[in-house]
Amino acid sequence: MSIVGYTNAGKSTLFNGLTTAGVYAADQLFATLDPTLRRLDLPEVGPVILADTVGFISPLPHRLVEAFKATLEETRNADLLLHVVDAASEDRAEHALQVREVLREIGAENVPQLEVYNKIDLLETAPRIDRDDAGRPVRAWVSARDGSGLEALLGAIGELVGDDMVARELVLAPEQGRFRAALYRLGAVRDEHYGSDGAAHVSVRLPRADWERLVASEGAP
Ligand SMILES: Nc1nc2c(ncn2[C@@H]2O[C@H](COP(=O)(O)OP(=O)(O)OP(=O)(O)O)[C@@H](O)[C@H]2O)c(=O)[nH]1
Ligand SMILES: [Mg+2]
Repeated sequence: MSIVGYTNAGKSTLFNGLTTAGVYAADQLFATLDPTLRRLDLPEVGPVILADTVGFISPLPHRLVEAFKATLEETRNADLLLHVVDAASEDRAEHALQVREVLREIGAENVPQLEVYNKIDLLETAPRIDRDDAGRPVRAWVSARDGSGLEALLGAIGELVGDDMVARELVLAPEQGRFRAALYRLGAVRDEHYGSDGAAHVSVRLPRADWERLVASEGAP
């Protein structure tokens, strides 16, 4: 899951706001390896990886495209994008359009999105979740700075991500250590024990997009 949005929209503030509550000590190593990635523990869903990204402006300067290939890759492969908009900016509609344009440029236009209208403390608007006709969350109104609306946002994320989770019971031979390590890195391991044959019996649960990407890069277990 990636946080995207126009420069200064409050992406990093939201990244910190969403993760500080849920980060546990074991994640320190993870945070040190890449400060733009953190694990978020969603009630009902389990752990998901959250990525902070650079501010999007359109057209995207080509040197930026080069410098942030990894981030863009992350965004294209995400199972959900949180599109943060500075709701207090008078240019918010224009900025949101530019971000959508960049998402198209990098081939991420089909990734499911939840809009996060941030900085409602400046508007004196109450936090709320807007839904489409089918009842799916489409927009959350929050203040990343004072934390209002973040609980509801986490709930909405859980609804969207939880709809598309994969649960598997895997039997991994010792030589499948890479696959097992990747599952741990994704925070997908629910339970594990070793059989008398030395194989690891691993119970996993993770977003379908993460599972498919793992199988594509490492092969089916
Ligand atoms: N009033 C108010 N200010 C906010 C809120 N969230 C972020 N800010 C402020 O907006 C500015 C930008 O916040 P960042 O979180 O750095 O924004 P960003 O989207 O990560 O910016 P870039 O990474 O530079 O694109 C900072 O001064 C924040 O303190 C909010 O909910 N309310
Ligand atoms: Mg930032």
